[in-house]
Amino acid sequence: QISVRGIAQVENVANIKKDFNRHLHFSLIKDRNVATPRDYFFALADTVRDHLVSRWIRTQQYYYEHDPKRVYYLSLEFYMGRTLSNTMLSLGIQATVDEALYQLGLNIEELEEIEEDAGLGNGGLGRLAACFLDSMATLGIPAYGYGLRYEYGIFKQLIRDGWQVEEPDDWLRFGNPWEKARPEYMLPVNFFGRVVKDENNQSKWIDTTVVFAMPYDTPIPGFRNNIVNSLRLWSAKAENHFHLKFFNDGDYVQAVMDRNLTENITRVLYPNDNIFSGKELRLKQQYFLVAATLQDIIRRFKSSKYGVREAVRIDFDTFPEKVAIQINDTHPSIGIAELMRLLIDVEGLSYDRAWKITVNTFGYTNHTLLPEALERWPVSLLGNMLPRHLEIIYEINQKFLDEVGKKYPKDFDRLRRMSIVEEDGEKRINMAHLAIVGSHVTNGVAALHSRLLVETTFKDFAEFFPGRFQNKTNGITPRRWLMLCNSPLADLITSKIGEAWISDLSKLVELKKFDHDQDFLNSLEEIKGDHKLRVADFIKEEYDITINPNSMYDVHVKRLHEYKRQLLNALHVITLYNRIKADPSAKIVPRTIMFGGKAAPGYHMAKQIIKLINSVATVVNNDPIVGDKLKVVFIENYRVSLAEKITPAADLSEQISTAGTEASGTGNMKFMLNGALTIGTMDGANVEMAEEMGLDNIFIFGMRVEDVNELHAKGYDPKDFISKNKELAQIVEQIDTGFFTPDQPDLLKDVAAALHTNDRFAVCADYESFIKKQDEVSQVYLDRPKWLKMCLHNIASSGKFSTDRTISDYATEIWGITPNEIRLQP
Ligand code: DL6
Repeated sequence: QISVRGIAQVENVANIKKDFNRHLHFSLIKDRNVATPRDYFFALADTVRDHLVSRWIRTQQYYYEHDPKRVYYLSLEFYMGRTLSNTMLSLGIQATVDEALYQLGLNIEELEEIEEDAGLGNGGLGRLAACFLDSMATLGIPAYGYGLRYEYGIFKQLIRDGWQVEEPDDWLRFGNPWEKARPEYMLPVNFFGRVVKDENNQSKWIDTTVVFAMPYDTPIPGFRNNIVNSLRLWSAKAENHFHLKFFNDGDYVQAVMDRNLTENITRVLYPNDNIFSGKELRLKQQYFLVAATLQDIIRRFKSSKYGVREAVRIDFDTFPEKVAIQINDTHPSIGIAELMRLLIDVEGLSYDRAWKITVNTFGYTNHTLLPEALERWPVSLLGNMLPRHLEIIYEINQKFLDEVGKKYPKDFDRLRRMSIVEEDGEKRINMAHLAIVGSHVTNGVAALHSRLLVETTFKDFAEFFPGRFQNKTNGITPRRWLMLCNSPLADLITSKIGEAWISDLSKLVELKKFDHDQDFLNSLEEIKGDHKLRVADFIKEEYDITINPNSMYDVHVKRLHEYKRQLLNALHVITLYNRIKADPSAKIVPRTIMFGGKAAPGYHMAKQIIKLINSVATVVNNDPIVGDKLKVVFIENYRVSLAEKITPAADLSEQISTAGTEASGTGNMKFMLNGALTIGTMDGANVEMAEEMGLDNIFIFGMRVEDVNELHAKGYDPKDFISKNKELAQIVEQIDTGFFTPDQPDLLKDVAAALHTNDRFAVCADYESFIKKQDEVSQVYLDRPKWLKMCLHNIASSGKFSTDRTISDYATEIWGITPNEIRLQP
């Protein structure tokens, strides 16, 4: 059978062994008597990294010499996970390394487990950025990721007595073998100060506080194409004469200690997913990223000409022909004002020229419709930290509103709605409005989401800027999310249709012809079964819970958020439990229901829901009448590396957000690609998944967007639904009266109250339809041939959901770049 891990050759194996021993000796300064498993991991990482070095240098030389248009992907989050196995896979050296380590008496899987996740993201938005980097390198797009090197990534989640507890993620403690610091390229970033007018009435930003941005570069290899792009992450460094006054006063020690305060800018990732926190330090982070990045971009733009190192390009009108900047949500949107400032104040361009260049350079991706996630910075805060930027934003707004006013004379309400400066209550800058006005394209991340942006949230803007709004449905990289996490399935697919699918996922459709091939379907089942056994072992080891590997693995993993409706799924668990208790002899399809996901530390209701799930788990898992018909497991500290373990083992994927709330989802795509069936609402990318595979292959339930709107318009009262459904009424009562928390009966009263009084996300309204659909899922699960055929159709229909497709579309339709043009020789 063909193996996607590559083929080991004797000579290469010998070289890897030699390099490994050399690194253990010279880089780790250890011999095998004293080396720890972590030393072996680092020696291995260094060995693998060596294979990237020449390719990395050559790629960057190529870009420098050929001077193609570059893409800059700016994001406050890059949720990279682990790098070792992905690098080996991209280079095609996995089998060789396996063999070398085997010959050295080491277990590669054990070493891979030592690597810390680079958890520089919260969830989908950050992971999408990481998948985009992979696809941009694979498609030979001259791209750079720009972000922040947080010293602490997303917190480590512990579950203690059923509650979430957060611990700091000290991921750099043992060092990071993939990054290279570049102190020689450090850049200054200014904050605070004031604006004065010079003799020519030009604005000058003076008396600022300076912080330095130190770049750290990480290589991003393409899939077996010798291209290695860069991810550049900035770290805050105090300037050397920071707090000079104290130095002069002789308080040297205090002055040195105060450097820490400045360097706090990149200390920690804000742990909010889909929630705007409004903290000053967060705005500092955003500006720090864009200020350093734009200086870097302009430096590269000016000096990119073969053989010349000094700034040779001075004509900024060609800037958009050479530079595309994509902003990942509004988080880097202050960059629009910053580029204007640089072009006007530093480069001396007129406002109008600067504006044209800025708009043609920026593209803005919106990732959410939830009002609480939209960034609206108080004018007082922004004006204090970035006074010149506030001035520029006011000017942008004035000119923009003049244009709107010309098109819609006297329509003052429209002007108020569209203003970048919100005047109701505390004055705020609406960053989404700034981002739309300041870029040439705004896109949503799934067809439904993009439609809703145009029809609801940004309706006025879509009318004013016809043609400015686009859709770019999200994807996932098939390298990490199939080859790496599920090599047996990848090998099986390759044995049937060859390996072209790896860089052209649409090829998977060729699998459809095997839907009557019993051997093939059996192999699918066998592979799933092996993954399920592994996960059962993992759960036994981690939580001492014995699960039935023949039960249906029903998996709900994602950030904890009310709109994602983990609560609805918990209601299903309780329904099953109550049914078993009411009739212990009734036939039931055994399930292991897994939840996993972090709650933002300040999100009370999300934390209550975690506690509810764990309380229900304790009752269910310890009830002898239930036995192995039903088990509930909360997977602690769900993160990229855990997703890689769990995804291939899932039978059922829960994608049950209220219609109109999940912009896209990408977990849904990972499960589909790995042959899990989906139970889901018509929300986000589920809609397109259903379209691709056909409604026969997915379990769709619940209200559509229109139904949800109608429900709320009529005046939704969840009690109407609770009173009509006996099972639901019993459950709400159980939660309310502390059935699952008998020691503290009032503990989860807020959850019950959320159900029967607020229920913002219509959990009660969708309950009946969800339970019915779950019953259908159980019936189909018993019909093995039908289930397996559906799995096959899921895999075969997932071609659209590769980030290779997504990125090709961004490249041609937003950035003006042709993918796959650049080829580098081995
Ligand atoms: O586009 C990536 C990802 C989507 O798949 C999710 O549906 C969406 O919730 C998420 N959005 C955010 C928004 N964050 N903020 N602010 O994380 O983006």
